[in-house]
Amino acid sequence: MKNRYIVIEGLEGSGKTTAVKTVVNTLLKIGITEIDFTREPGSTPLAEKLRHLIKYGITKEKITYKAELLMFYAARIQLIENVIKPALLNGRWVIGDRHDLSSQAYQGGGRKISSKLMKILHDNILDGFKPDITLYLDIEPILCLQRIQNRIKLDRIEKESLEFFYLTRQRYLQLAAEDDKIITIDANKSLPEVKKNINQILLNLLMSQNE
Ligand code: Z5A
Repeated sequence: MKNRYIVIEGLEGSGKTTAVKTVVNTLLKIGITEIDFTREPGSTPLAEKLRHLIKYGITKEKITYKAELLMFYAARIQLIENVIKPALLNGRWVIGDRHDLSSQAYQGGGRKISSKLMKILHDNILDGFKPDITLYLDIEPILCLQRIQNRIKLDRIEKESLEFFYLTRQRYLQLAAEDDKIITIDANKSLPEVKKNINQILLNLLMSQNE
């Protein structure tokens, strides 16, 4: 079976970490063992440094929305060129915790950055590179905030308002409806149900696309 780049997307607390494990178990069951993992922002030395800056900022300087967006793209292109493309060329499967859809939803939707700028960056930086499959875990923002409320330290984005997460979710749903490579999974359901759905959906997809 041809190796693929599979991305898990969704709001914070939607269960992406758990979904990554479910995807791995599904792949292992069908004999796929050559698997790499990525997270965005992150997964290269430079991208991890940017991750820290994005999440926690720096004292006494406000990070503008556009600067934040550019940091996400700087981290992403480092990851694509230095990690994801080489892994795919070597026949490995790559499972990503977030990718470009996060920028479209959080910065394009939540931060309301213009679709013109979003498109310029997307087209010119990614140059057509995209995941083979995206599993989008859709969840009510109020529920994901409940799931993460016990965390001791919230980062800059986690501290955003409920409205920000509604706008982000709205953009996720809109983009998922326009792209048949994005599969929406109801993440409001119980953990066993979500796992079962991911497993079934992924198996069906891989079998139907088997070359
Ligand atoms: N961001 C952006 O703005 N633009 C971009 O381009 C990119 C990212 C790439 C990265 O934060 C932040 O950057 C993120 C988006 C933004 N900020 N926000 N908000 P991160 O990497 O630190 O965190 P994250 O990726 O958003 O998510 P996470 O903390 O790793 O959460 P999760 O993986 O989605 O959830 P989880 O850890 O699997 O589950 C959370 C809890 O809920 C846990 O206790 C689970 O046991 C529980 N859970 C999970 N599923 C269920 C179900 N179905 N029922 C009940 N309980 C459940």
